[in-house]
Amino acid sequence: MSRKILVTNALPYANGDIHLGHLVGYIQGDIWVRYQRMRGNTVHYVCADDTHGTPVMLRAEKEGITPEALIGRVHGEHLRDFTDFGVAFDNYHSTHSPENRAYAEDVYARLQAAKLIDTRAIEQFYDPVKEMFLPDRFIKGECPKCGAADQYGDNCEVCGAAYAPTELKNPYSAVSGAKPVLKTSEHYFFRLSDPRAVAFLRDWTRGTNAAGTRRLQAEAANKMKEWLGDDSTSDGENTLSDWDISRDAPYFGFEIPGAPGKYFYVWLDAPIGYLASFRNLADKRGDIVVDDFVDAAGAEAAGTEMVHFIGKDILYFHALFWPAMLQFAGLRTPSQLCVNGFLTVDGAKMSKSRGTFITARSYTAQNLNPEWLRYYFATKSNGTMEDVDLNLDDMIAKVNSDLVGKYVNIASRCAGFIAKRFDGKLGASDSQATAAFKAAFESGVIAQAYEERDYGRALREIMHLADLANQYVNDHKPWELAKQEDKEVQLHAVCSTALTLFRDLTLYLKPVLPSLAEKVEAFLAITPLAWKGEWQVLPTGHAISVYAHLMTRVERKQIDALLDANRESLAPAMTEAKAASSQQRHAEKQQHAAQTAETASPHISIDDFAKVDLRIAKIVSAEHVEGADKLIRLQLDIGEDKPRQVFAGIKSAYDPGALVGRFTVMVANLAPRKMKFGMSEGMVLAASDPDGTSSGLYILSPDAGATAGMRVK
Ligand code: B3M
Ligand code: ZN
Repeated sequence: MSRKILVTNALPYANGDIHLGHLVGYIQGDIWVRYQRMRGNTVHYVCADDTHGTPVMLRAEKEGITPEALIGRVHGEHLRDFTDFGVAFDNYHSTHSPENRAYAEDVYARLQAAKLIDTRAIEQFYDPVKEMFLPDRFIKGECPKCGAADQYGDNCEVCGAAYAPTELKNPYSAVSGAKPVLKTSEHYFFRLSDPRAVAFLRDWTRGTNAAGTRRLQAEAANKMKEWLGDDSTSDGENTLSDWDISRDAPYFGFEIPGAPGKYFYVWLDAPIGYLASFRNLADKRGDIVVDDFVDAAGAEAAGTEMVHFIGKDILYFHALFWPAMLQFAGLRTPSQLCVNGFLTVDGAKMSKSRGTFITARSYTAQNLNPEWLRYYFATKSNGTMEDVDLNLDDMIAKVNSDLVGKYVNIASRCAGFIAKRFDGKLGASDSQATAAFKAAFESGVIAQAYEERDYGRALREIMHLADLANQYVNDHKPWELAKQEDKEVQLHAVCSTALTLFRDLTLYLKPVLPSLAEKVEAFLAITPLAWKGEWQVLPTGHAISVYAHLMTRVERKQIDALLDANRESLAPAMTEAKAASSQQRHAEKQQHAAQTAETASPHISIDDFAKVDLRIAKIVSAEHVEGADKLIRLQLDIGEDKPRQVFAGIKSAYDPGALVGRFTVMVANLAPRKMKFGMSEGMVLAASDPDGTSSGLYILSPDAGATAGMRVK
């Protein structure tokens, strides 16, 4: 019986680029969808941009455009990136759409009717300059626990403490730099503390769906237990808090019906966007019955499924708020959540300074094959919430040895003989040689691994078969048979058999490598491969097309170029929030004078420190700058082709002539800065008294032996 499945991926937020971290989950989702379709199941695969909320509003304002213009542009970029990586949604919609407004209003009205919406006044930080309430992420200050400066309103990145924004010391608005004030306003709440909600969620998170599959992976279900407690937990403990679903104007979003100036919180309408995208698809297509997938009774009667692929950072929203919203609005609940872990690169968090914060766009712009990444991610996916590590050397090795060395090699060694010696027509396959393949197909092990999203296991099985196929070719050596006149029959059989095995491997690889598989289908002159019915051989007499090159090897230098393209020096790497906070930090420094700057210096990680490229520099020239009373123009040799020009504010302490020939220390990766007198391409370090009481200024000198360009670390 064929399945009918609505599959979604998390909706990316509309203010940033798609990067390889995002792609882990999208590629996992796309592989699953392609697999299901090859099995003959009906799948509707939808996604959308998540567009509402304060970050989009402020970003648009900063760019001087409307939020609509911003989300329109980003929508195009996101869709382009997904398409480039073969992530083929049937519909890529937007949460800022009429369908989403209608669904959001409908869900809200039904929750109201179920007496699950409450209002109450809450006190929150308000930016009196910008005249808006501040989300936690837009409030910064000193950590109440460790005193670290510039920490966000929800948790401290230095000591890890979690707290309310009102607990921050010396709080400031990251938007305007102003000191926030507490202000009361009325908010709308979804009453998750209602015993009906808790009982439903305990049951839902632990249960299985109609097909008998767990709705949540074991690790996810365990997390839920921590949050929800179990039936033995006495009431009062582990009950959920009500969920604040409204935000005050100004806000980019949907106004709540009957509540002027109040908007749905972005996380209320974001998952509803799944349904909106699906509705929009159905309207375009005309042959989909929406209620079969969306309505609780309709879905049960039609036996449809709804499966969400998400990252582990948004599990809370998808395993608690979302199913509860659906349930109490009379809509169908998710059949399954497929939760993936985060991406690390070479064992570490993605980093802009190391160039491992790799955007999808930069990858394709460097002409790297997206299917290399799809393959590698698939080998590392096992259906759990574990993090996935992109080990770059391992990726190169796997792609080159598995795909080029093993898989493509089978066809490239046999196709030519069929074309030249047999008029492009195949002979009979050797049933003894194909027996292991037929048995593997019939056992269903590879199919089951795909179904369970254990793509790593599937690919290990597939590569085992590829080894057998190569062994077969090596044992029979068509290139030698070709030299012997009386071996025509054997040559024909060996090459035909190898191509049948190659066809079989292509079938299994197709969910992961759809465009490569398409090229193979053209080369083998076969209809699109489907994973159904009996195991198949390529029939005797079947004519194939000309073999065209299928896949090139990855070279390390291509990967290095990719890292270079993504490597940012410190200053341009600032994200919007950081940029906002650094502007404000400037203002704040003046307010709090030296005491904040010098006393509360937070810890940084070794990675943070490694971002600063310190070099030994030889001062090759030093001169006064016409019209500047503090600056000296230095030319610094740090072992590069030509010296760097740096303007240093040390005129009060040094005579230029005395500096020439000295060695000192410079920051070599500071973004170049255009000054009135020319470009400054770095910074020289100098010691000075913290409270500025003494006017002394002392540049650094290395011990004898240090030479220009040496790294200081
Ligand atoms: N947009 C993820 C995020 O911005 C969020 C996912 C929504 S899925 C409904 O972090
Ligand atoms: Zn702290």
